[in-house]
Amino acid sequence: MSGFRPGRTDALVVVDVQNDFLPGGALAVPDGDAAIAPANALARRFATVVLTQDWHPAGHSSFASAHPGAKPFGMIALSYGAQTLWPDHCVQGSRGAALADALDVPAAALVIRKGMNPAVDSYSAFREADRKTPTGLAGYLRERGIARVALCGLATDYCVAFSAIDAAEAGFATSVALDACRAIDLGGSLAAARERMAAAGVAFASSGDFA
Ligand code: VGL
Ligand code: ZN
Repeated sequence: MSGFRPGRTDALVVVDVQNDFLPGGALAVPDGDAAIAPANALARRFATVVLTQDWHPAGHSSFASAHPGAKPFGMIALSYGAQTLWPDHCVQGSRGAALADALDVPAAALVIRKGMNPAVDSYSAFREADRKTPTGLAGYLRERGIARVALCGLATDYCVAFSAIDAAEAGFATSVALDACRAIDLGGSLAAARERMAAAGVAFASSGDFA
């Protein structure tokens, strides 16, 4: 486990702490609300905090409902490769897409919204699933002189993992605070995501390690 003492060149990215990913939500992450208190505490320690929101147009191509006969949690081939299909979730402007009421990060500098292209998903806060289209987050962080990035939020095995891997690939020293995350864990996706993160050089930490 390795975190770091947050300083001026460090940023925290709090991923997709939105109603639809909490128990009772459209794409509930088991125990997802348990990530919120550690995320709030972690955010207090960072001078630069970025929040992300999954922010899909209605009828988004990652929704099973957009593909006749398809079921949630199945797979489909889209132009950029295999795509997991999800229940409708985080539709722009909906209550489900809103940040969780319990998320308490008043000093957040930036909210990045992603997954807005109707034809392309974006688990990552840095680039869309076509692996080409940037969100601008790497440029924002670089321009602010950020060298190290910590991440937390939902879900460990999808949006947190893809964001962490892209942060590392963008050249940031990257750590994930695992106790401030929860996973969907679909068909071994958590173990697979942890392996891909480790292979990308992402460090695993606990929120208490950033002090
Ligand atoms: C997410 C599945 C679909 C996430 C977003 O935030 O991890 N997972 N859209
Ligand atoms: Zn989504």
